[in-house]
Parts: sequence; structure tokens; C-alpha cells
Amino acid sequence: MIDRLQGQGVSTGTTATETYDVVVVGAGFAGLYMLHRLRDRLGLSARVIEAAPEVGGTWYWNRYPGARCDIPAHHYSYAFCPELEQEWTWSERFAAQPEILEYLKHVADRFDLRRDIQFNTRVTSAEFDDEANQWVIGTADGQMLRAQFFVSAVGCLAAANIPEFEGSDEFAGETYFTGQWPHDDVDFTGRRVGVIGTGATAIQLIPIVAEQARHLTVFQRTPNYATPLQNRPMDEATDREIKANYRNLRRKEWQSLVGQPYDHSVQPSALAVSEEERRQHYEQCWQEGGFALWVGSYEDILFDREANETAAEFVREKIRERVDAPEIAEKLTPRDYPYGAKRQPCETGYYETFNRDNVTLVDVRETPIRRVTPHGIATSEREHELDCLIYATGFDAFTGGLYRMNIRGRRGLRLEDHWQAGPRTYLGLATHNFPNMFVITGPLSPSVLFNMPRSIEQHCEWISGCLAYMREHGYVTIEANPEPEARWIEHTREVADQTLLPQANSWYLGANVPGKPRVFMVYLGGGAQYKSICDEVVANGYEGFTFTPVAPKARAKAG
Ligand code: NA7
Repeated sequence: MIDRLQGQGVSTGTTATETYDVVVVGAGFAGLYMLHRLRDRLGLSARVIEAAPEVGGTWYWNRYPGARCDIPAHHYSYAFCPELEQEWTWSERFAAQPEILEYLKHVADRFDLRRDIQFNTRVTSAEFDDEANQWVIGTADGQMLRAQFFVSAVGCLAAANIPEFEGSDEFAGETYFTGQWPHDDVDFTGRRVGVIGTGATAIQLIPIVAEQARHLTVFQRTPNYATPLQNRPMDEATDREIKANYRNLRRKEWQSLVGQPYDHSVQPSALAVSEEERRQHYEQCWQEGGFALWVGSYEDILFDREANETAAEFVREKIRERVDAPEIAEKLTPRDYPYGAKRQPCETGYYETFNRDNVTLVDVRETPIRRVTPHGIATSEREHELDCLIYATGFDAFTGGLYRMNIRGRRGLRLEDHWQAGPRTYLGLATHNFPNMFVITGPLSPSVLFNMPRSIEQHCEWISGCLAYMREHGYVTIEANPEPEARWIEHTREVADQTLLPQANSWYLGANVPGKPRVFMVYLGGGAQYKSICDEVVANGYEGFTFTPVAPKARAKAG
């Protein structure tokens, strides 16, 4: 129990199993802050289990060429510690992967977090013990841990989506996966490289690989509406101004739809202005870069198909302007889903890459991939010879990373079975039948459609507040009730259906993974509204959850 198991590795007496108040899985943005809150603010014993040999989470694994965050660095950073904000200086407007990883290493050292993180350890099972009201967590190397609480900090994009092409094992060249990129530099000079995928990852990677490779073949299934990132070095004056205004900026983050504010105003309707005015505003957003066109132009472009079409057509025109060959421009032009309904990719020189002599675009809708051969990829039209093949095919998002841990709740219920028709969560934080389990940025929370560090901090603070409350009241378990869970699922669906986002085959919906239930897995009501709902749940005594008190026998023993 929280008030009796202070200190790490308390022996249960009969086995060598280590027991903690909380076991957290993952040492990325979420796991690091969760550990800090639990250990340093609440004084609990907490153990973080991390598969990688280093902190960083997604920013440890995704180290492919061009990997970069497309939210400005000073927004995509922790807000909980003003001193940390002041002492860290970002070198670019949008930070590249190595710099974000350095930042997270700095955070781990600054808050002395490493001593409670067990690296190189993969969690392979997590089961709720109904008798003991504890989670029993197993690792790939045969270790068993017990904890009153089990917190997933594995994030939304922890499990790769690797399509099963016939013959993929027979490929004689080198195979790379963007989410498991080697640590040594990969040099594509003189090589014939193939990239499968044209999502946000591939769009970052393709221009860089094209500059090195002898030849690059891009296998595209769905063209994307990519808009310019407009990255630049951070200048001293901007850095000073940001550092002087951090509190104000953080407030503004919460007021904006996706957790990052814009210098210009977001106007209500793309249809309420003249074409000329609209074009000017789109151009201003295009020049500002990042997500400005997507969520910083007109409020109705993600809600109204006609308004959306004005932005879609603006991007299509830009593609036509930038790609020399009209037939290639046409292949790169999305036409059958709304602008911004798939994850908005940000680009630097992406479209111009297709003007290069050493780059070929293969539309696999026209000429499907038949198989991987020892020498390359055979489509319905011909074989493309390759020395290297890069899979930029994304993730089994939201649920893949959780299912991989083989989580079982009450009476051995598998999470996958409980979520057979799609994830069932209350607030994206907890799920019925899985007491004392929390999922940071879990399915049906704002997660990836809000600024992730803000989503993460809000969840970590909510969870640690809940654990403090339980300690204060002597509660042993907390469990989401089925009715509010069902209502939350319905509410999330209703909110998503008011937008155009469910109209595209995106990973938000699970559409990229064959056989996955088609359910929109992100709460789209905005971070501020979501946070106020979570706060209200707390104000109403954790409405929608059931607590169980310490059993009388245990209470007597503890006394
Ligand atoms: P995405 O956005 O899921 O992109 C994956 C790409 O791979 C996308 O173009 C897919 O086409 C393509 N893909 C997937 N499976 C296949 C098969 N079987 N054949 C051909 N092409 C395929 O993943 P990313 O890694 O780019 O981005 C994920 C997030 O990571 C990103 O949004 C950031 O938040 C960080 P499709 O569009 O499904 O037709």
C-alpha cells in the first residue's frame, strides 16, 4: 500500500520479487516526468522500466536522417520547472532529434532520475493480482516486479507498423526501419535506395537521402498535403524574448487548439472572406511554417468540407508550382481526402526532390507492390533494383505499444479482448477492469493532436494528484466505472465526427494496420476543454471512478 511501501525493492518475504508503489514503463518525456512527480513530489517508491539503454523514448529510437520535431522547440519542452526553461537553450526554431535527446538526457541528470530507471529491460507481461491488489510485472529477462500501480508511459507510437510483403526476408541488400535506425551513420552514397511510405517521417527523410543516394525510388501509396516547416537557427534576441515570456507562452499554449499559439490570429471562417484575402492569409501561414496553415489559419477548415477545399486547393497549387513535371506533380497531389485529416507533414525541400534526375516516384496504387525480391521491389509493372530498402511505414499507433506488454486486468482479462472493438478508456487515462493502471496520453485523450509535452504533463499531474488523494483517504484501488467509460467513448466519437478527420484513412483511426478496428483514437475537443473535464472529475471526488478502501485486516496490520 502507498503508505507502507516506502523505499525501493521491498522484499515480499517469500520471493525475490521487488515491490514498488509504482512501476512506470518507458523513459521518454512521459516516464521521466512521471518518475519525478512520484518520487520527488510524493515520496513514493517508483521504478521505471525502459527497453532502450538510454532515456528519450521516441526520441531515442527515431534517429533517421532528418528526424525533427515540427512543433517549435520552446513549446515542445517541459513547462513544470521555470529554472529548466531558463537554463536550456535551443539552437533551432524546430529541434532536431539529437538535440531533443540531449535535452531529455539533461533532464534525467538534472533531476537525478537515472538511479530509478532500469534500462535494457523490456516489459513482456503485466497482470493484476486480484488477491493482493497489486500488479505483477514480468520482463524479457525473467524478472518479476510487484507494484500497487502500473503506469504506461510507452507513448502513442511505440510499436512499428511493418507491412508483410512477400519475399521481404529474401532481400539481399540492407533493410532499415525509420523507428529502429542504426546508431552509426548510414551512408547511402553510391547506393540505390528505396523508401516505402510518404508520411511525416518519409517526408523528412526523402530529401536528405536523395542528396546522398545514387538513385532513390519512393513508393507512395497515398500522397500527402505537406507544408513547409520554415526552420531556422534560433537567434539570441528571440531566445531572450521567449525566456522572458515563458509563463505567458505556456498560458497561450493551453488556449490554442493543438497546444501551440501563433503570432497571427486564427480567423473563424475561410468562407467568410474574399478569395484574395483568404489567399493572403494562407500565404502568411505558409510562410510562418509548422502547423500554421493546418490549425492556425481558419477555424472551419477542419470542420467544413467547402472551407477545407480552399486550403486543400492552395496546397495543390503549391505542389504544381514546385514540381516541374506535371504528371509527377499530379501523382504527388492528394485529391480523395480532406486537407489536414491525416497527420499534417512538414517539409523542407520535399517537393523539389522530385525534380532531381536521381529520384523516381512509384505510385503503388497504380502499380501495386507484388513482392520484395532479392534485388529490390517488384511492382505489377516492373522490378525496381535496390541496394537498400527503408520502411517508413509508421506505427501501430496507440494500442500496439500497450498490447505488446500483454496486459491482463481483473480475472486475467486481456486488454486486447476488452478493447476488441476499439480502445475503451475513461478520459484516455484508465480502463474498467484494469484497476490501478494509468495510461499517459492513452487512447481517447488529446495526445498526439495536442502538444505532447503539455498532454504528458497534464496526465502526470492528474495521476500524481490521484495517488496523493488515495493516500490521504487510505484507498487501495481505483477503477474506472463502465458507464462513464462508455459515455466517454461515445463523446470522443461524437466530437471527432463533427470534424473532417475521420474522413481519411489515417493512423488516428487505425486505418493503416490491416484488421485494426476503425475507431478515432484521439479526443478532439482541444486540450483546454479536456483539462477542464479532468479537473471537474477531480473536483467531484473523482467522479466516474470507484475506490476501494484498505481491507480491515490489512488496516489492522498496518496499524
Ligand atoms: P505514417 O504517417 O503512418 O506514414 C506511413 C507511410 O507508409 C504512409 O505513407 C503509408 O501509406 C505508407 N504505408 C504503410 N503501409 C504501407 C504498405 N503496405 N504499402 C505501401 N505504403 C504503406 O507514419 P510516419 O512514421 O510517417 O508518421 C507517424 C508519426 O510519427 C508522425 O505523424 C509524427 O507524429 C511522428 P498510407 O498513407 O497509409 O496509404
